[in-house]
Amino acid sequence: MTSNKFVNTWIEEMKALTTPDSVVWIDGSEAQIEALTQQSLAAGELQKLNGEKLPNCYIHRTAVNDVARVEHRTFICTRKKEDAGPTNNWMDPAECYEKLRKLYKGSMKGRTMYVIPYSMGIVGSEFAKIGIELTDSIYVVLNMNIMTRIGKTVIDSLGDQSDFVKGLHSKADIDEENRYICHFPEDNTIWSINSGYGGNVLLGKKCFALRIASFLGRNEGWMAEHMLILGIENPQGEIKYIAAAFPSACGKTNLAMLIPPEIYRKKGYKVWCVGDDIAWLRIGPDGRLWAVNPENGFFGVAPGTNEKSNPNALAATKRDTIFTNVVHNLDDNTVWWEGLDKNPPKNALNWKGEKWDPDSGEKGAHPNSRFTSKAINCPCISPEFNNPNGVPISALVFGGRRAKTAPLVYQSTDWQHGVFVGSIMASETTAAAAGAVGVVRRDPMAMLPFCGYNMGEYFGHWLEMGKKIKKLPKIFNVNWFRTDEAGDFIWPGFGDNMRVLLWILDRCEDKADAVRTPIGYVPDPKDINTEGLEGVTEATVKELLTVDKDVWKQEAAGIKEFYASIGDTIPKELHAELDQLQKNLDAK
Ligand code: GTP
Ligand code: SPV
Ligand code: MN
Repeated sequence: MTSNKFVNTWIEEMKALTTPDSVVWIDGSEAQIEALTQQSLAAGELQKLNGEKLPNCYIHRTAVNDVARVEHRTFICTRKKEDAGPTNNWMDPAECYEKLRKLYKGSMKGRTMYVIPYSMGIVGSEFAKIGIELTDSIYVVLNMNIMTRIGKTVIDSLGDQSDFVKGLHSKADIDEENRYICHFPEDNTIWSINSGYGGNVLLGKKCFALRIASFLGRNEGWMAEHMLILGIENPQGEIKYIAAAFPSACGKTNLAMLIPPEIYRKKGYKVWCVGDDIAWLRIGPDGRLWAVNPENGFFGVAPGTNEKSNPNALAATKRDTIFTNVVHNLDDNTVWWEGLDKNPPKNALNWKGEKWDPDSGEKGAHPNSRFTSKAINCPCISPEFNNPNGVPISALVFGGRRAKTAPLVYQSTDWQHGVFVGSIMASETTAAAAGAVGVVRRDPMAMLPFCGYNMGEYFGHWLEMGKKIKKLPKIFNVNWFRTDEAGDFIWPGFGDNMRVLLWILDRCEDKADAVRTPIGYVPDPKDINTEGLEGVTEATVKELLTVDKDVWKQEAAGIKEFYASIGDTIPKELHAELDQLQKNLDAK
């Protein structure tokens, strides 16, 4: 398929290591995808769903031990340990290659190696970067076909260059004990073995577009962030763009596709989705910060997605979708998950493929079950989605799940303080990664599991970017997840989050006032519109905006500890911000 000697030499090496029976290049043609789909169906890896209700949709189940990202088995392999930093698992590259070579040896015997050339970003555009993934999984090929731009046009655009990310994936035996997701940022290389779960094996996503790309971005003067991108169109037809970083399963897909509350729809407001998970941010010729979504589809959390919470995502799943680890409704050959509706199917299989009784009290779908859907099938996909220049960003937003501490929204006082606000993000853990759920952990910029280098230097890179961007976006923090005494969410969330975004945009245009608190600016409660909300009044908003000094003093102590754990790469500017926060909290 190519005469590129860098590509061909590398493939020969990987072939010699993994010894597949055959090698198949993915050209991206419909005919080839269709043939592979048929093969996957015949092998039982996929099952075809009801062609009338869900045309071109399939269901897949992973191994029960393989349902989420495995952070404890994810490594950044830089020559110097300090370059990976204390928040990443580290292995010496030579040692890691040697260890993994033993596992890859003959791992594709009896199987086919698929060669997937893919582009993160519009093929051939200045923002785009190319990867090649070698895999023994058709499921991976079919998902990459939805999530990225693949095929012949990509390999042609690479020409004879050596500038591509080399990804090797083998399911091997799906052996948990020998599962490794390893990144070699200095070699543009990713090796993943013994998993078949999305985030571990769709190498364009977290492995490339965040871990490798964040490393490249630091060296090349741009940023790769775990952010959704959305556009808000006002009744005059002007569109302003926001990028927002929330940890895994904390609401990016939902916010990216939100439907404005009726009062705003009537006035003519619209929301456009540019991306739901990853943003590559660069300084444009006009000195503003511009964002592209390097992906081509959504790998979204299924549970909780419904006609009310996210009708746009639900619509995107109605065709050309691969569902992973959801409930299989055997009566009409469709799918179901917790939070879809109140009618769980009676005749169904759970995510493990076992007969499932909805009254058993056991969940039918895995909490991290997912849909892989094409971006172009989303009704609110932005007309700018395929614009190679991306979109200009007015505001950057951080957020997480905090039951008590963080107010509904607050604004940083300037870029440096905004970087501090991002660096102190914390969130209760979710099912998107293996491990305990609901434990508060620090997750700066939602990048803790995805930063390909030293976290302290990453903060430094944010500060450096701030010096170069001529028209700086304003930086905010939001929290949709405050709970009351009974543990219920106080803020309605979902589409109603628009009410908060509009205050954010007003602040960017100096159209709204704010109240100074020890942690930053919060809205005057009357400036968050509660019209049309049931049970949420100005008083509720006031409560949601309170900043409890005692709770924040504890928080500051936690931040100090976190900074200490990262060590002396934390920029002095951020220590200064922490000192200032402590002073503000101590002031009467
Ligand atoms: P990843 O794909 O893992 O990066 O997740 P994500 O950040 O895109 O999260 P997603 O939008 O899929 O939401 C995850 C969960 O959070 C779902 O169960 C949602 O129902 C829930 N959620 C999203 N937005 C809100 C909100 O505004 N309020 C509340 N209470 N829950 C929300
Ligand atoms: C996340 O966990 O943040 C995801 C899903 O978006 S995964 O692709 O598994 O990383
Ligand atoms: Mn994500």
